[in-house]
Amino acid sequence: RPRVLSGIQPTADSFHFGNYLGALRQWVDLQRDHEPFFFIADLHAITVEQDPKVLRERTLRAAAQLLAMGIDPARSSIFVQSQVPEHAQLAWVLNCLTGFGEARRMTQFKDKSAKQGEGAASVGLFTYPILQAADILLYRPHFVPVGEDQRQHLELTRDLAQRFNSRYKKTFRLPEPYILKATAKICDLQEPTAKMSKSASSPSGIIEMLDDPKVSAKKIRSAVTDSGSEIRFDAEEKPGVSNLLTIFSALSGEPISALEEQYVGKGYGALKGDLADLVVTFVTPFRERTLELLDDQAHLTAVLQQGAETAGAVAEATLRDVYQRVGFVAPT
Ligand code: AQP
Repeated sequence: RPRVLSGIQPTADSFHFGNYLGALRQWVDLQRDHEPFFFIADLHAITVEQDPKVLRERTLRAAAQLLAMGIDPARSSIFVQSQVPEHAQLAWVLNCLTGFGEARRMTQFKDKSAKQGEGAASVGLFTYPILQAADILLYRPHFVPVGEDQRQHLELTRDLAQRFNSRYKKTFRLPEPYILKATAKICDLQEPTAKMSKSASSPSGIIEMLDDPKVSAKKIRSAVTDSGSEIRFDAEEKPGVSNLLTIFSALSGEPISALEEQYVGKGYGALKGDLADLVVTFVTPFRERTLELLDDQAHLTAVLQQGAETAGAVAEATLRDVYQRVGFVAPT
């Protein structure tokens, strides 16, 4: 079975629809015929300041949400990144293979550091993509399911893998991004040309999976739409309607063309009303299940520990090869 690896940061109380439709839904589907490793990226989270108590809570909330959406610990290794120390250890080796200019070209760092102001961004935020390369390469996965915003980081990962392989010895597999075009970029409901994002979106532009379903329905009903009244997918001319159609199609499984037909002669209000109902039907049981899982923290920590053991065995073997090839003396 091909191996897949992906991670998500525990930096919000709830995942949002961009995370879910862009990446997490694929995680669930890929479990069927792949060997998956999924982790909660707490090391990445501290690249910006975090309250320790909140970080701990959000890490467990992330685990509960992953289980509630259908990640099955019997099929997938689900773990917390900081519990597998090889991630940070391999990151150091890869840091030493990365050019400063190469790291500086990463657009996510440029965007995020610009927001924080000159000089305020941490060195950790700068080397974030290199830690991400380590996360991936340790497991030698075939595919990495992510949203479009991660494509550049995946390219860096492949470059570093290739550089290590040619400088030392073939050690890493070159992973392929697994990006589903239709949902690769879910957009902000209020600003439908920008991606839905926990740090950039306004509260009314983002649908959180654990929001009160009534609030989510209201956000859909007040989403920005475009001039005209025709319901048609056209990302250039009609980004607002196109984003709603994308979300509708992803949740209902109906192709966008079928939705376009269904709404001929109907107004934006009808589309938004139906989508709001669909969202409520989807998030209500998800929310209940997550809250139930959060009530049993012993179960959650046990699942995470089991995942860390399975992942740790793979990571340890890869790091041993790396250290040996780099020229470190092995302990006896
Ligand atoms: N709007 C989106 N559309 C499609 N995919 C998305 N992802 C995030 N936003 C969208 C994908 O979600 C996964 C988890 O990414 P993360 O842990 O890095 O989350 P994030 O990037 O911190 O989420 P945000 O909201 O995008 O955070 P900020 O605002 O801090 O940048 C990834 O696979 C990502 O592609």
